[in-house]
Amino acid sequence: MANDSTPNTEDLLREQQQAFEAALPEVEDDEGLYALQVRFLGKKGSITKLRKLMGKVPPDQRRALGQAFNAVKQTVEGGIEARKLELVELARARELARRVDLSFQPQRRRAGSGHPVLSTRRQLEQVFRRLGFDVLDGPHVEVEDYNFDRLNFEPDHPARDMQDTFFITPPEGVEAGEGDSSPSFVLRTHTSPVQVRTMLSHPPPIKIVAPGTVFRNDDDPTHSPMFNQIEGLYVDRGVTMADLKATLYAFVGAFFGEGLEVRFRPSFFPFVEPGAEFDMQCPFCRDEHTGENAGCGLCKQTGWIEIGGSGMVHPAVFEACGIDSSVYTGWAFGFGIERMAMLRYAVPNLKHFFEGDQRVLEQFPC
Ligand code: FA5
Repeated sequence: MANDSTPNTEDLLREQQQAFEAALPEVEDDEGLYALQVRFLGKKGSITKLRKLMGKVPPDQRRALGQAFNAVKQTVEGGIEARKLELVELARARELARRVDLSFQPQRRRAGSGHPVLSTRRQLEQVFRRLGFDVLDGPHVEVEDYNFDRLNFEPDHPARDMQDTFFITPPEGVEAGEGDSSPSFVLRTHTSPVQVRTMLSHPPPIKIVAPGTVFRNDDDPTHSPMFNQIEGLYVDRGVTMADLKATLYAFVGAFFGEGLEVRFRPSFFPFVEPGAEFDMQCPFCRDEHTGENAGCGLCKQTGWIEIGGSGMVHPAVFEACGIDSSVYTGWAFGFGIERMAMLRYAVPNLKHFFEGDQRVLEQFPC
């Protein structure tokens, strides 16, 4: 029985070794190697099972059989280690053989950009901040009182006409103007009501700019029903028109470039006295050396570009806002932001800003 079992066990061992050697090259990763180790040398592995037959072998043959087991075990373990190193080498060789196409052009990502009007607004804010102004905001839906009455507009001023102004039906639960049956809310027609709000809530000195969107029943190539303005207000003791001119001169220099002339043209706004349109020298046709203007399409051959209105705050406005006009004086201005964006980016038509055509907007990476 001993003679029968000894060669059988060795044969079986040899079979297992051959099976291992056949399976080893097929293994492609660490997991596979671990599974192979378990299959042959694990607790229930085929070689481990054969080892348990040792007890049935005559004592004089056990030593030889034990050596045979150890040899097979070392073969299996050594094979697994060697294959492990081989796999690392194969992975490295694969990585090195990977070709990178350096001529490959990835698709350009379309990054968005700031809208030229918004970016003009931000730049304006920045310039006025540097000149010592605070930046304030105001609501788009405004009480008629702040938009017109306290700014000294007569009750029958044409701006109050439905043809010029968008009136808003008051929301439920909100009272219309006291003793007034007409609607008392409007989409603000200018940023000047922020003057009223500021003077009602802050004692002088006041030095603010208020950029924002305004609405008018206007629609032609140079007028849009929705546009943006920037309001300026400076109130203190002894403020004069000279401060206004100096400030606007500094502003034009900082925003459009040094050396441009500014001028006032008398004009009427109910909330300022005296009132003036504010013009700047056209930067497009100005000769750098002589400072003279040749005239161009943008300035309509005049050499001047109108930016907006300005003037000394009317005493009636001060009184309506609780400020003593015998103590304080002040000035205000209101400019169209689109007008300035048109100048800054040399855009001939205001409508280009609002049509949302990417081909146009992409030309002004802001
Ligand atoms: C006003 O709105 C006054 N509130 C400005 C002001 C403030 C004067 C403080 C005095 C003191 P005006 O209506 O002129 O003024 O408008 C000012 C600027 O807004 C214009 O010069 C123009 O640049 C711009 N603007 C006016 N209407 C439109 C419109 N429909 N579309 C685009 N821009 C406009």
